[in-house]
Amino acid sequence: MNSRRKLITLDEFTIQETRKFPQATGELSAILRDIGLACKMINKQVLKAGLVDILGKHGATNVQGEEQMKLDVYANETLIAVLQNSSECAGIASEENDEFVCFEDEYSVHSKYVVLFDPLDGSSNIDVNAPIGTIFSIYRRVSELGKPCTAEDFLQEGNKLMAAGYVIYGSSTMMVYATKLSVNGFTLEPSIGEFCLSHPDMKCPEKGKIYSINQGNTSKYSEGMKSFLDYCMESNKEEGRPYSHRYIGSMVADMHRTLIKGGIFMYPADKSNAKGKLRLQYECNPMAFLIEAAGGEASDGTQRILDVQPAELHERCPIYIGSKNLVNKAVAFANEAATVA
Ligand code: AHM
Ligand code: MG
Repeated sequence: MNSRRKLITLDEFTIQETRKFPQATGELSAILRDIGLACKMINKQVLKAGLVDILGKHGATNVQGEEQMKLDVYANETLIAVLQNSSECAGIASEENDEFVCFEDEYSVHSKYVVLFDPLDGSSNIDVNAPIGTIFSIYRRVSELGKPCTAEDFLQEGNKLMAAGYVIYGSSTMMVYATKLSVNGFTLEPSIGEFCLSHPDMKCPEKGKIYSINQGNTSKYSEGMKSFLDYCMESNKEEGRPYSHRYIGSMVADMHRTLIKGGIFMYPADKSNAKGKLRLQYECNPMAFLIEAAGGEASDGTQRILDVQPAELHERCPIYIGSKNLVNKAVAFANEAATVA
């Protein structure tokens, strides 16, 4: 008897999930399949990044006299082209584009969904062969079907998300995506070119012992943030402190570890950046949706990230995200210091 678990591809999985909802049309599964396809194309280019000295640097001119596309530009254009071709998506907004893009062909205008993405997050890590990723969010549009999508479709609170996730281009390539029901991880099997279910029903450990932040910015942090970092570094045998510090500087990689091992990832506001660095719609909301679906928490320091009403497409948002114990502690430290001050 073969005791091995049956191999389930991303496509098979999303179709099985769709069957749980008799009214579902399969459009959401189709979009996830399209994002998977685009990310496999991006992955292929990412894998060649170390060969730039041999094949020609991105942004430079190759031997045929053609300009080599930069990886983040390639990732952006690939996602847009695949989503536009499929007609399952009414429009996109990307961290790389100033404005959202409507797909106005006769099929796309009838689509219920819009997609937001950061095509290649952490791209400064490419040079050092550290993991990078694509982050995506899928919303049901609020504008009238049959007409082009509007800005309101892209300015919805994170609590309206239908699905969100990321693809990590790491020691293996994985897609992790969440719906309100669950979070599931799929590892790319290179020999068949399919994402296969490898991490079903992922949960973020309730208690974590790893804190992740750019600690080099400490002098610019609030007093509350500084006290929280002191707390993480203090010894306490019962609580297993000092906690370990891990920071890759690539949100997808830091979040992937936080999801699996627990802990907290933070990009707080500081003296020079009143809203931190990371983008609400492209980075914070999708990760907050995913971590909450996995049992964790995500706050901007004063409220749940998913309840922040976006005012503009590229706005930034401070973030404290991960295991419940550490997110609550970090927020408590931040608020306590604010009350004292
Ligand atoms: P990017 O969108 O320009 O790639 O920047 C986002 C990245 C995140 O992946 C990461 O968490 C953060 O920037 C790191 O910033 P810093 O170098 O300031 O610590
Ligand atoms: Mg980014």
